[in-house]
This record gives sequence, C-alpha cells and structure tokens, in this order.
Amino acid sequence: MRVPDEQSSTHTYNLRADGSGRDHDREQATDAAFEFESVSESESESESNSERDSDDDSESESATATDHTMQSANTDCPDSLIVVSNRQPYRHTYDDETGVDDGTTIETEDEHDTDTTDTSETAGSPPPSISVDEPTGGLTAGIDPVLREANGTWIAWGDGDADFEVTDKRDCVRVPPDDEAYTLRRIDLSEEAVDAYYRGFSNRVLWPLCHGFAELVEERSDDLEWYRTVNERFAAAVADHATEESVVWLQDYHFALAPRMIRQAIPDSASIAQFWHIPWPSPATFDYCPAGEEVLEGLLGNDLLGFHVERYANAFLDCVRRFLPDATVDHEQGTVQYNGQTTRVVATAMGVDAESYDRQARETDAAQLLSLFDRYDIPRNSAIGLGVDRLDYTKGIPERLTALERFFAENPSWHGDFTFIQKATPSRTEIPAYARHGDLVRSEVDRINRRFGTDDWQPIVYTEEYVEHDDLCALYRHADVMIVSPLIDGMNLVAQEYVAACVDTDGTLLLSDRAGAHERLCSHAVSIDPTDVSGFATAIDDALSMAPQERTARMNALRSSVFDGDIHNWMATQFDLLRRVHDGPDAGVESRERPSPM
Ligand code: GDG
Repeated sequence: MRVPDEQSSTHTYNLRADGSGRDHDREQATDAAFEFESVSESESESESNSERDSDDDSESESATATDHTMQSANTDCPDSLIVVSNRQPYRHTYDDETGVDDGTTIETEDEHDTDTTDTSETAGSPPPSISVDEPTGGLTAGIDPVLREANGTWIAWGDGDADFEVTDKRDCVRVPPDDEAYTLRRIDLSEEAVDAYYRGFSNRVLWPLCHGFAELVEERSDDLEWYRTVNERFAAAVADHATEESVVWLQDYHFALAPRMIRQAIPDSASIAQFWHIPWPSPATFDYCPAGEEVLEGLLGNDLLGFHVERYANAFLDCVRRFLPDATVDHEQGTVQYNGQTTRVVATAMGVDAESYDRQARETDAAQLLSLFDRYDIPRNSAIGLGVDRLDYTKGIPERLTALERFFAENPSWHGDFTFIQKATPSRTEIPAYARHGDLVRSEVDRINRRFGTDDWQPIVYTEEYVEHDDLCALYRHADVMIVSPLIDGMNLVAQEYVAACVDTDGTLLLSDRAGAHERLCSHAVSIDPTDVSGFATAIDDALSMAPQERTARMNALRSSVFDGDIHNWMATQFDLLRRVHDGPDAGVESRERPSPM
C-alpha cells in the first residue's frame, strides 16, 4: 500500500453562500477576557518548509492508523468520550488567492505553521474556498477513529484561520467533513491568549521545569493568569458537553489546572483522566514552579493521571507528598487521596504505529535512497548516521555533535566513509532559549564541517527542511546508525519509528539512557550517556564496527518490543484504564498499571 505523504491531506470546499460560517465576534462578545481574532499567524514566520514543526507524534499514515486502531481499541472505548487537547484533529484554513492549497500546512502537536493569507477583506470577490487538514498520524490519528465510533466530542484550540467560519453557534463542527461522526468543539483564543498560555506558561515555564531546566524558566507577568483563563475556557467547554456518563481525557501539560475545574463543573459520576507526555521533575526542581501547589491540585482533579514511565509517576507522587501535606500518597498503589477524591497515577509507555512505518519503509527503493544521497550531496558509498529531532534544548543535539567531532578526530579512517545527517525542526522560535539553541547548533555544525570536511565530503549534513514521511522512512531504513541522545525526554518516538522502519535489521540504535524510550529498548540498543563525550564517541565507533549477526540480533529484539508496545496497544491500555476508573474505583485496577511490553 502506498502511504500518503506526511503533509496533512486536505479537502477543499466553498463557504456556504448564505455565509453560514460563523462570525467570530458575535457569539463571544460577552467574554471580555478575550479578544476574538484569528490566531493563525501566531507561529508562522514564513511559509517555508523549514518553519514546519514536528512537535507532534504525527508521523504515521492516517488511513492505516485508522483501520488498525478501530480494530484494536474501539471495543474498549468508553461511551461518551470527551477528548481535550491543544491541537485539533481537523483545521479549516482559507486557500490562498489562487484557491490552491500550497501544501505548507502540517499537523503538529502544539505549533502551527498556517498559511496566513487574510481573505476576509476581499469584499465583492467570490467567497474564498476553505480547505481542511486531516490528522496524519500518531496520537491524533489514533484517537480520531475511536471518537468516530464513540460519537464523542473533541475540544481543542481552533487555530485555523477559517475554523470559525464552519462552526455553529456553540463553536462546534461535525467531523470528519466527508463522514460527520463526532463533534469538534473549537476554543477561540486571541493572539494574546496564545502567546501567554501556550508560548508563555506552557513552554517557558512547564516545559523547561518538567525537563529539569529550571534555569531556563522564564516568568512573564501575565502568563500564569492567561494559562488559568485558558484552562477555565476549556473546562467550561467540557462542562457544556459532559453528561453523567462522560469520560473526559485530557492530553498533556497545556491543561494542568483544568482537571480540577472540570471536576467542579461536571457530574460526580463522570470520570476525568489525563496523559502527561513529558517528564515530571523531582521535588527539588518542582520547587521552582510558580503556583506549584495549584498545578498539583489541578492535576489531582483527575481520576487517572498517566505518564510514560514509572520514574515520572514516582516523581509526581514525591511532589504531592512534599508540597501538599494534606494529601495521602500511597506509592505502592499509585494513588493520591486529596480533597475527598482519589487519583490513580499510572505509567503506560506510548508506542508508534509500527506496522505503518514498516510498510512504508518496505516501499522505499534504491532510487529513492540515491536521490536522497544526491539531495544531501552524500558520497554514494558512505555509511549513514541519522538524527531526527525538534530543535529543542532537551534533545541533546550539541552533545551529539561534540561526540561526532570526537569520533571523527579519533577515527580518520571513517572520513569520507561515514556521513551524519541531522534533521532538526525549528520549534518555538520566538522563545529566546530556543533561538539561542538553534544558533549554537548551526554554528557547531559549521565548525565541525570546516574542521573535517573536504571538497567531496562533509561529515555532517544538517537540514531544517521538512522531510516527507516516505523520505523519512527511507532514511530510517537505510541509516546504519540512528542516534537518539536527548538530555531528557518523556518518551521519544523517533527511536521507535527507526526500529519499526529498520526492516532489513541491519541498523543500530544508539539511545540515551535519559529517554523514556530507554526503559523499553535499553537491553538491545547501544546505551549512551549523552554527556559522556568519550563513551559516546566510542559507542559510535562500536556501532559502525558491530558484527552483522549482533546487529541483526539486537534489531530483531528491538523490533519485537516496538511492535508489541505499539500505539494501538497503548490506546487499548488507555481505554481499558479509563473504563475501569469509570466503572468504579477498584474495578479490576491493581497496583500501579503497566502496559504489557514494559
Ligand atoms: C513529545 C515528548 C514524547 C520530526 N521531524 C520530522 C518529523 N518529525 C517527527 C518524528 C516524531 C516527532 O516528530 C517527534 O516526536 P518525539 O517523541 O521524538 O518528540 P517531541 O516532539 O518532543 O514529543 C516526547 C512525545 O511527545 C509523545 O508523547 O515521545 O518525549 O517530548 O514522530 O518522526 N517527521 C517528518 N519529517 C520531519 O522532518 N515526517
């Protein structure tokens, strides 16, 4: 099967002649806290591919994910499911003046590079056509088919410039557009709200803090208040849709305060759960969190709180014990009792759509690989190393470059015969820490290439351009060494994608012992400490020199782990837990839940 490319697939249709697309200002003028304007320009500095962000886990093929997930997860899906996420599954945007989608939009988890063409002032011209991006993979495409079956509700920030042209008076639209099966409730946020809630408290405070970078926390005056306000907006929207039977499932760190607000606004019989996709810090680090107690209290509004791995779940419990003395924490059971409510804290490691990566990788051929070598100007006989990351200070890219420099310095015989491709996707570029980090990475690449490069060969091919899904799978399949070396990472999907696409079982994964994925893959990946330059450089040499039999044995074992714990398994586990929590506090939930493959 041919897997569509990674860009969001689009449908185009015209605005209804009666203008029944919604007027933003009309419905929400009563809410003085918000300016109602399109936020479509929020993240987009340009429409170039290099501006696309990959903050999501969205690199699998949507139709495939759809089919498989429906088979494996739907039976466990609670009725009356309400999903809450920052990112929406479908986004409506105006086409450009030519009416042709320029294809520059991409589904991302929390950053948006949207065509900013303003068609609202073209008075007298025919109504502009509108396109809708569809989810392309990972979590979004995993949840979408479940909601279709459950006829549930998805609540998310409406970031598309035409989003509110197609919603009704309650800001709802039925999706998918061609097979209306569930309700998408859009939250209309002003640019000021997005800047403070998303680029502010979420990504200047919670992100660095949860990753242990307390020194990078940037507290701006209104960010927390906006974060609170936006959480309230989402909570109010949940309350609009919740029934006695509802199960509310929130995604990630953009909604730390909402669960408690939701708890107070929906029937007691409804359940609330959240998955926290990033690490949780130690109490010593969490101590720096502005409004830390409020954050903990917010999260304890959940009946179920999920992390990727045990150590984050334990760190959360440690923080509750330390900062909320009135809470009763049971580490053994993974429960917290606070304010008359019990919260179960679980660790369930997320996987990828392994089958779809496998399938796409098998479809790549020599010609595709050769064209990639030509595109990146790589000698055809060169061995390949690969790194694929958002340009984020947590991902350990400078440390990786330092290790590569050491490797090339110590192994001149590899000059010209080994090339490292680093795909780095610009991310959150308005935040100074990210801008500085990007400058550092680029200058290090230049320096190392000047040191070792020749007219015919550059040791490091560095690109910030979006790599299409099929090209990414081709690179994964043919990379001799994949380096995943974060300083800390909630999970890391890239490591698992590489393994799933390594269909010839002839590649080696170098994996940081600080990634959540390490817990699943450590026994057969080559483990590295990303800050140990010498050990890291030696590991690169070892990987390149590994005997083929050992390489294959390791990769076969890794592939078993990744396929056993794929996204469908994870979704099924989530819904199983949600159902058990919903059906009763002790309905079959034993002490701390783990997914079977961990
Ligand atoms: C957060 C947590 C956790 C990147 N460049 C391209 C591209 N990508 C895709 C990768 C992968 C995704 O972006 C990155 O996912 P990660 O998991 O590695 O990292 P975060 O974005 O930080 O995700 C993380 C995750 O949430 C899920 O819970 O694992 O720990 O930090 O899917 O493939 N994809 C394509 N072209 C690119 O140029 N096609």
